[in-house]
Formats: sequence, C-alpha cells, structure tokens
Amino acid sequence: MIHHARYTGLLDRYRDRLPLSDDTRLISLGEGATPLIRLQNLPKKLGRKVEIYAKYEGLNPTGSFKDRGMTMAVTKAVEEGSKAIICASTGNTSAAAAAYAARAGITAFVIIPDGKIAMGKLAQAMMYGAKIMQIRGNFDDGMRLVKEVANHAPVAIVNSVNPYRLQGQKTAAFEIIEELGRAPDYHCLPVGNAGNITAHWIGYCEYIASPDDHVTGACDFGDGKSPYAGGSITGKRPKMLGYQATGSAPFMRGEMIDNPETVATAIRIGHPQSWDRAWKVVEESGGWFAEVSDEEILAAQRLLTQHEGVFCEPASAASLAGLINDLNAGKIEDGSSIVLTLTGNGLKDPDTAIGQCNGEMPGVEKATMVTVDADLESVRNAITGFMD
Ligand code: AN7
Repeated sequence: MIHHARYTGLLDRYRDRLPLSDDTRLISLGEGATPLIRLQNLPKKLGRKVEIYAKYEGLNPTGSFKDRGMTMAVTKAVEEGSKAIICASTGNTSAAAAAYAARAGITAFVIIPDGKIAMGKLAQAMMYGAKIMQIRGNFDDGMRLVKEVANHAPVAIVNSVNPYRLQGQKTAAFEIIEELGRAPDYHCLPVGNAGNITAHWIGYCEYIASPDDHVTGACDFGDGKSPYAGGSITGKRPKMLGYQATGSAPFMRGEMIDNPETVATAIRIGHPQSWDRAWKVVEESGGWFAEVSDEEILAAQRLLTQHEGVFCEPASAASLAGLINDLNAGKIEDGSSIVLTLTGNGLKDPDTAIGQCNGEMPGVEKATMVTVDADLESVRNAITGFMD
C-alpha cells in the first residue's frame, strides 16, 4: 500500500496549538513546512565554526512568511462572518491578504505607499484581485488610516495588530525545533513592525519548557499567559536578534521615527506596531537589536545568492548582514547554532536585484551577459570568451 500523508498547511498541522475548532473551515494554500537550509559555504568564507541555517520563508505560497499569519487571520475573519478584510502594507502583507481573500471568496482592501513597493508584490496584489489604494504617504500613514477606517466600515483588520496573525506566525518556531530537535542558540530576524520576532518568541516559549526559567510567564504580554503554553520539550530558548535598516531603525533610536528610508522597502517602517512586545522579547531572551546599512543588506543578499544559491529579498538579507556584523564583533561564540529567517523571496523585488548586477553599483561586478546571434559559431565564441 502507498503511504500517503498529504500536507495541507500549518493550521491543520498545528491545530492543537492554535485557536481553531474541529468544524472551522480552514482557508489554506498549503503554507508552512518551508526548508531549513544549512549554509555550507558562508561559515567557511567568514572563517567561523558556527552552524548557520536559513529558514527559507520565501517558499511560502505568496513568497513570504506573511502567509503563516494570513491563513490564520483570514480563517478567523471568515469564521466570524467578515465579508471583507483590510490592511496597510509595505507589500508582502497585501500580497498575502489578497491571495487568501481570493481563496475565501471575500474582498481584500489594501493600502500601500505610492511608488515604494517592490514590483513583484504589486503584481501579486493586482492579480489576486485586491482593491488597491496607493497613498501619498508611507506605511505608518497607511496603518493609521486602516485603524481609523475599521471603526467606520465592516472590515476586519489583518495587519499584525490582529492577534491571529502572530498565532499563525509562531508555527515557524515549531518547525525549526522539530527539525533541529532543539532551539538554535541564536535566531536572527529582520524587524519592521516587530510582529514576526514577537511571534517566533511566542512559538519558542510555548514549545520549550526552560529549566532555568526566568521566563515563566513568557508569552504573557499583558493579555494573559498563552493557553497553548505547556512545553513539548525541555531545553534552552534562543537569544533573539532583531536587525533594522539604519534609515528605518526606531528600536535603535529608542523612539518612533517619522521619515523612514531604506532600500529594503519591506521594512521601511518608523512606527512599529509591536514596540513593547519586541523590547520584552529581546530582554527575556537575552538578545539584542542592531542596525545594518543598505550597503550591508545588499552585500548580504549577493552573498546568499552567489555562495549558497538562496535568493531572498533585501529586507530578509538584513538578518545575514546583522549576523555577519555580530560575528565579526565577537558577540557570537564559536560552536553556536544560528537560524536566520529569510522572510521573503528574492523574486519579489526584481528591480533591486537587477540594479545590483547591471554594472551601476559601485564595487559590484556587472552580471556576465552578452547578446549574440542565434547560431552555433556565435554561442561557441561567447563560451570561449567567458572562459578567458
Ligand atoms: C520580507 O508587508 O510589514 O517585523 O506590510 O515583508 O513582522 O513587520 C512586511 C514586513 C521582514 C518585517 N521581511 O516583519 C508588510 C510588512 C519582509 C517583510 C518584514 C516584512 P515584521
């Protein structure tokens, strides 16, 4: 007999640890179960004896980690009778909201910053059929408007202020623990609204009972201890490292900022929605926040593609850029295991990718590409040319 266990998404997989009942209609696209890729070349290149794993969230159905939270949030919105959802977004949330709304047969309204969203994400929102409002403003303006509008219209907010989003996103930590048999020593993430770093910590705290538990009551962010806390295994939880782009680094400045800028448009956010929670995560886990420059972000994106064959979007590369800085600064000891969350797929932002390789970027070699006639002779000559 053929053994078959069809994977049907993270809600079904982690049903016992999520706010679902047996008869809830699941709105799913088979999200989750993303690869945890051990980096083979970069640790050597960096000259360090550390284990680095990349959790490649860009392989979710709409190409980012947002699908984990959106399957949960849209499932609950539909269960509660909503016919429409709304979000503000730097791009990935809008793509995910649009896709899951289409799947559910409801309407998605999305508010995006005019001109500051990567092309792949805009293409997705359009194709999935969202009602798109481009605002002359940034993500933070959009977020303010979404909260105001939701008071006046019968729409469910699916930004990460919706608690179901973080419930879905915490499952990434479950998958990592199950694959490694324990938590890593360090977990590195890019930080925008700080929902994802918070969700990962919730996941780690629920799944791992810590023996030296100064964090009893962790995941209690003031709204009561998690009903899913219990601990499937005993062990250490990771130190959580949150990296921001220098021009969009309110956690480093210690206050909200009004005009965030960065090449990593996904994290061009000055007023993070999970401010207090993220501070608590970093403090409880013994981790830290740090900032990385746009140049470091782009260099890290190239390192991952050219030395590991892993293509993530710029915001995601902030996690590697920050890790490299912290390794070089001696903040992470040899023998450590480290997980990087690569939050989004490199295909989301083709303009930035091509811009890195068209010869216009200082210090970066132009992509090796020639245009030749469609005959054998020309192609043979081109190959000979490349070999020299
Ligand atoms: C690729 O889509 O906020 O710290 O509106 O798309 O949980 O906000 C995107 C965020 C990191 C930051 N990497 O995560 C949006 C949005 C990518 C992202 C983040 C985002 P949070």
